[in-house]
Amino acid sequence: MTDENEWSIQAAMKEFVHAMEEHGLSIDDVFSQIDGDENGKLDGPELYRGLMELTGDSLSPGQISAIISAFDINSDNRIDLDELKAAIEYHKNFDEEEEEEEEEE
Ligand SMILES: [Ca+2]
Ligand SMILES: [Ca+2]
Repeated sequence: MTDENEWSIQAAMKEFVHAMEEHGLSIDDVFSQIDGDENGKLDGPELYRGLMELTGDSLSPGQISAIISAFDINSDNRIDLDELKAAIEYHKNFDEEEEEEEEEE
């Protein structure tokens, strides 16, 4: 279960990216899989279902809207492919920097 107090968008994204890599899916694959009505945008219910299927975590509506507002660049309250890519690239880079530091020591 997800502890709301411990939960962070960063941790959720980390899990999302990890699950994506584990399944061997590209961002485009995951996006079309989550975008149930194929309108090119992910709304709250789609994101909720997608995250649950991919990571097994059932997030609260508050957590879902926190994720959407964090990544929603054009403020339409939906996540499009570019916004998802930007979010995932940001978190991937964050991870790589951490790993590099560990290797140096
Ligand atoms: Ca959609
Ligand atoms: Ca948007």
